[in-house]
Amino acid sequence: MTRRKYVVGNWKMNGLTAALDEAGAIFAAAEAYPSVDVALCPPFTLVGAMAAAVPGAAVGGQDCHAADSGAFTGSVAAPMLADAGATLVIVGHSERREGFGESDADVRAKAAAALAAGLSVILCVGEPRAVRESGEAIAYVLAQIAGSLPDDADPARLAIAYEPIWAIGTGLVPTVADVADMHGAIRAKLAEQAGAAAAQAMRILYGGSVNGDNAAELLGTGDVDGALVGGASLTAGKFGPIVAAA
Ligand code: G2H
Repeated sequence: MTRRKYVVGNWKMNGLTAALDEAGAIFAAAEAYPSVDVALCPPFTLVGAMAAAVPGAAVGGQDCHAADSGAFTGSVAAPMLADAGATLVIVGHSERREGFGESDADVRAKAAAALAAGLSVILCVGEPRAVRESGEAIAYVLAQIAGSLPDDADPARLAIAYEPIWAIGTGLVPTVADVADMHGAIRAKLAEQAGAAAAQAMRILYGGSVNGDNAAELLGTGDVDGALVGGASLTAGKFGPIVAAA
């Protein structure tokens, strides 16, 4: 099965209204590569404005609550994201798992809520440095998948992002062989949990210090269907070459 390449920018806590022009430039540049799906996930404050400013563009949130509404000060529900014009959401990013104590069960509930709201989901997994050094990275990540993959997810609307925590924002990147091993193991785990056809349809992205120099090699690796990009997604000048590489 041919899976379309998918390149997603995660702006994290970056971007004021003035950055909407850059988002426009990013999506305009991406039009030169119609075989690649491109999305941007700005902070909540820019989701509605970006979706309105770039009609038809895939704009997403970086998190959502598992409940649709309620007394959850500071949180944003999946139907609210959809209402603002988002078509996707990232769940389970390590900066949420580690910084906000999110468990696999929390991530699973958020993913299920997002799918129910009609959003596509990018479900993040990835091991800390100590786990990589202990040789247990694959077992650790597969346990995260077991705990956080929702049942009966539409494979067209659920992608996994493998982001080794020690590679995020550090400039460090695993070897291509390690990425291929991990992505192959994730694909096999998805087949076990969701069935062979779903596993073949689901996209598995790599994330962690992806840039214009390393994107072609990473994206050419077996079972790598795209990239989740942080720092290099903030400008068309840095993001464009990654889309081109895909
Ligand atoms: C990993 C990635 C985007 P960066 O968090 O999710 O960030 O590309 O800056 O390592």
